[in-house]
Amino acid sequence: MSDTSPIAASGLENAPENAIVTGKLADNERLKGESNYLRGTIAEDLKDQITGGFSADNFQLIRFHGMYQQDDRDIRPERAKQKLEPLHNVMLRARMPGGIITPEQWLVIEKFAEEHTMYGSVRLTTRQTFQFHGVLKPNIKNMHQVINSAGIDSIATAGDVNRNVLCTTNPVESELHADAYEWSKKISEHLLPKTKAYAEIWLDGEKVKTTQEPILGQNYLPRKFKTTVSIPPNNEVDVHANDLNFVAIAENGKLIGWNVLVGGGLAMTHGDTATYPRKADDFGFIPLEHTLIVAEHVVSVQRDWGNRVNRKNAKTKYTLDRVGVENFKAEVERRAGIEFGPSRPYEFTARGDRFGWVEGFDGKHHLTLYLLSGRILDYPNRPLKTGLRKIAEIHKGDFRMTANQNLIIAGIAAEDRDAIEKIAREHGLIDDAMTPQLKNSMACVSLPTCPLAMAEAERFLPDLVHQVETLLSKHGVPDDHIILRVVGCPNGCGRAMLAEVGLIGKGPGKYNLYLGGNDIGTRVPKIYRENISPDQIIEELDWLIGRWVGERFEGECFGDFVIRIGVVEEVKVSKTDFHAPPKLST
Ligand code: SRM
Ligand code: SF4
Repeated sequence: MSDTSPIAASGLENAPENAIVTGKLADNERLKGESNYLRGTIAEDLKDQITGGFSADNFQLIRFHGMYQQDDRDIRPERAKQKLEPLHNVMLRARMPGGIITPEQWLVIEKFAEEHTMYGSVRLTTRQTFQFHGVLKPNIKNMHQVINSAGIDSIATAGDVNRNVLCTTNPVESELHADAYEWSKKISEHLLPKTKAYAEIWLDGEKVKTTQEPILGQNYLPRKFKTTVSIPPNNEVDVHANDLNFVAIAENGKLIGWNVLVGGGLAMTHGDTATYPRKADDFGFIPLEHTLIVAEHVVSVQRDWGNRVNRKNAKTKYTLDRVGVENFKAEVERRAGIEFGPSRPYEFTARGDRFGWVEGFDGKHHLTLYLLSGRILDYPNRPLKTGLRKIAEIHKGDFRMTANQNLIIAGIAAEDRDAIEKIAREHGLIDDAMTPQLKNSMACVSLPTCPLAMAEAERFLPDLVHQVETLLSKHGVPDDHIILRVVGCPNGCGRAMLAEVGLIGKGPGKYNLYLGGNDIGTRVPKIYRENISPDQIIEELDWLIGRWVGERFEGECFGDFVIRIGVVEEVKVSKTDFHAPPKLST
C-alpha cells in the first residue's frame, strides 16, 4: 500500500474531483491494513504479564473489540514517583443496539463489575450501553467469556466502524417502538465487521481465515461512524450527533419508512477552526425495504470518500462539507439503486426521559429512573447497585438504557408495580427531591479514567447542578430547567454541543461556556465565554437566568431566549458560523 495513494479501490468513477484526499495516510490506516482483519498480535500480547498494557498497534486494535486501554489518572503521579508503570487496565463497552438488556443479563454484568473491576461500577453511557472501568489484563478474556455466556458482546463498540446503534427507548407510544427496535438490531448486524477475530481471540473460537470485509473494507472506515433509529417526537438519541439517522415515519400507527439524516457529529479541537460540531442533513424519505441498502451505502461512500490522511477531518460531516451534500447523496442513490423521496413531515418536541411511571400501549408499566451520570454504584445512603440487583431478581420484563444515561425498568405487570417501586425508593433510585434541573443535566466520564480529559465533568456535575438549582430558586423558578451538559474536553461525549448551556473543559478547573442550543437538540450552541472558572460560570448564569425569567416569551426555552436577545448569534451553518467572531453591533 502506497502511503500517498487513496485507499479506495472502487467508487471513484463517479466521484467529484475532491472526493479523495491525497497525502500521507494516517498511521491508523497502516495498522488496520496490516492487522489481519483486526487480529494483530493481541492474543500474544495478552499472555505477556510483564506489562499490564497492550503494545504498539494492539493498543489501537483492541478498540475494535470494544476495549480501551486506560489508567487511573488520580494515581498516575504517585506511581510515577515510585517508578512504577501506570496501572494499566481496560475499559469495556458492550454492544447493545437500542439499549435493551434482560434482568438475567443485568445480574451477570453487575456481578462481574462487583467482583472483577477496580471501581465496582456499571457505567451507563450516552449511547445506550454500559461500560466496565478498570479490568486488569488477567481478567480480560474471562470478562468476554462471562458476558458472552449471557448473550452480550462488545464487537465494534469502538474503532473505525459503525458503533452501537441507538433507538428511542420509551416503549409506551405504540408498536412503532418494537418495530424500530428490531430495525436497530438489523442495522447493527448488517454493518458489523465480518471478521471472526473477536470469537477467535476472546472466546477461543475456531480460526477462520477472513478474506474480505464486504461493507467496511480491509482498512475499515476512515473514522468512527454512528447510527440512530428515532421515533419523533422524541429526539432522546440526539440525531445531530450522529453520522446516519433513520427518523421513523408512520402512517396509521404503522412504520412505513424513514427520513434519512446524514452527517451529524459534535467533536472539535480547541483552537482548530477546521473542526466543528455539525448538524446532520436531511437526504429525504425511503421506504422500509431500502433501509439496509441505504445504511450500507452511506457507509460505503464514507468508506471510499472519507479523509484517510487527517483523522481530525475524517468523519462523515467533513466529507459532506468537502464534496457537497448533493454529490454524496447522489452517490448513495447510485450505489444503492434507489432514489430518496421528498422528506416527510415530522417534528421533534422533546428529548428528555419521561421519569417515573408510564403505562404502555400493551397495559404494561414502565419506570424511568434518573441515574446521575449513569454511574451505578453503592453510595452511602444510596445503594443504587444493590437496589437494581434486587429489582433484577424479581423483574419479569426488561431494562432499557436511555441515551441520557438513565434506565427504564420496562414491562412491569400492574401487580408488580408496588414491589418494584418500594425497592427503588429504599435504595435511592427514586428520590422525590430530584429537581427537573438535575434530571436534565448530563456529564461525560472524564477524570479519572478518560485519558483525554482536560477538566472534571462527571465529578463536577453534582456541585454545578446544585448551584444552578440555587439560581433557579433565587429567580423564582425552582421547577424550570435548562438543558445543561458538561464535558471534560472538546470531543463532546456528553453532547454539550447540543445543549442550551454547554461547558467544555479547557484545563484543570477551566471551561469554555457555550450558549444557544435548544431544548430539542436541533441547534448547535456558540461560544460565549472562554476559559472561565466555576465561579465565573455561575456569575454569568445568574444574570442570564434572571433576564430569561423576567423577559422570556411564554414557553420560550433558555437557548432560544439568549439568541433572541443577542447574547450569542445563532449557528446556522457550522462550517461558516461556528467559529465566526460575533458581528459588532453598530
Ligand atoms: Fe466518547 C473518545 C467516553 C459518547 C466523541 N469517549 C472517548 C474515550 C473512549 C476516550 C478515548 O478515546 O480514550 C472516552 C472514555 C472515557 C471513559 O473513561 O469511559 C469516551 N464517549 C464516552 C462515553 C462513555 C461518555 C459518557 O459519559 O457516556 C460515551 C460512550 C458512548 C458509547 O457507548 O458508545 C461517549 N463520544 C460520545 C459522543 C456522544 C454520542 O455519540 O452520542 C461523542 C460526540 C458525538 C460525535 O461522535 O461527534 C463522542 N469520544 C468522542 C471523540 C471525538 C470523535 C471525533 O469526531 O473526533 C473521542 C476521541 C476520538 O475518537 O478520537 C471520544
Ligand atoms: Fe473524555 Fe473528552 Fe469524552 Fe469527556 S468528552 S469522556 S473528557 S474524551
